[in-house]
Amino acid sequence: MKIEQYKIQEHNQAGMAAQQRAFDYLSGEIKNVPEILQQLMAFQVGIPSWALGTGGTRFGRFPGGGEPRNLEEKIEDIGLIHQLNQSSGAISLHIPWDIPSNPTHIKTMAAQHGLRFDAMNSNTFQDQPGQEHSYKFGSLQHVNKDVRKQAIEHNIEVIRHGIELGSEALTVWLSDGSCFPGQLNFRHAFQNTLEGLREIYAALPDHWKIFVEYKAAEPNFYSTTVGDWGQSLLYANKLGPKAYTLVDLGHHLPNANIEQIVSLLLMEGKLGGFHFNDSKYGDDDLTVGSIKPYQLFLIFNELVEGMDARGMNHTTDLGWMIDASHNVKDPLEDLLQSVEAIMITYAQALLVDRKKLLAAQQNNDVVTAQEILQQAFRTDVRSLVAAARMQSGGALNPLALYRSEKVREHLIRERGAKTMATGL
Ligand SMILES: [Mn+2]
Repeated sequence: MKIEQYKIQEHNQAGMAAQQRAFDYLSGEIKNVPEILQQLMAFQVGIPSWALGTGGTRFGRFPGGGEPRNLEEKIEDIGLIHQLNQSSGAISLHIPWDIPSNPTHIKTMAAQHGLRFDAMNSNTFQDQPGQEHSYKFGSLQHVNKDVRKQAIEHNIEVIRHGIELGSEALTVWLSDGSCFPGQLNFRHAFQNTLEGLREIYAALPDHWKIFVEYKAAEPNFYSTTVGDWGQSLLYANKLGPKAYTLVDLGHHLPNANIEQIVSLLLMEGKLGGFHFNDSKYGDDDLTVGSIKPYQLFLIFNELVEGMDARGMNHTTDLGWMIDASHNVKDPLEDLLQSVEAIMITYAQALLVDRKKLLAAQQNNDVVTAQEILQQAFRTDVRSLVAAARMQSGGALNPLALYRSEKVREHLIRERGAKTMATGL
């Protein structure tokens, strides 16, 4: 479904007076407004193909109706999100959940919606029908060479699909690990995994990157073979210049200082990609910014500082993707909220007075340093984000327009109330 462009115009016109008042006030308070607007307009967040259906838990799933039935409909849904917010111009595919049977058609269709293909994701954490060997005891770490070979070949197949779509990165998240002490020889598991990753790395085209995603626990609960950023960095360093660490916000032990992790990974030139979500207890995959918005701001603050220190392009030099999925919201509304939270936080991070912050740090002026960060965090930048969005052709309030246009009702009429998107 697409919303008629004139409807977006009407919606924007209706809210313009209030928006302009807020924007004029903010413009008087902050510096570099035109530059920040340009940065916000350029910034794009990849939407995962698995987040368009209602997520399940291990206890149940309650589909909300109108879920996309195939990859084409998933692209339509992301196209709609992008049409509304102009900040979701990329799609991240999970194979085999979304194998493009006709890649030329899929690529053209995505381009028509203004979407490109962000990192491809492989899946060796589930067994697929007809698969010869089981991943019950791991994939790349497995004690049996045939299982490892199957996992390597799957990843190479994912790269092939990605090449056809114009993607330039592979994200490898392994559920490999162990549930009980003694189950695994840690060193053998690491070495097998490294050997497998090396074969996958060798199959990457020259301009491609491989992202090694880590996760502290789940589904294995005693050890994870790529369990933290140190292990991921170890693999990435051993693999070579095309290998990077991917940080998923939900994949840390409680209270981990994620902003420090991203700062040091950036310093090493080894931060490649980012998975946004939020959590209270574990890998909860909740809406970005819904639980710990200040932590998200502190992370973005380090991202901006670290990227600027290396002269990196904020938009293109890291893979920005959402990785969230849950079972009580309309998935499209949730994604609109998540992208909005990211844009707001990015804008706030751009407001930080870096010269003053550095001076405060040099003077051990702890109080001023905190004031500088919180000054930016407490600035209401919503009118700035909305102005950037409208300048790109998007809606003043994407969520409000989504609701007033009754998009979900339309999708249920078109696709049915009982559809279920592929994914978890
Ligand atoms: Mn992830």
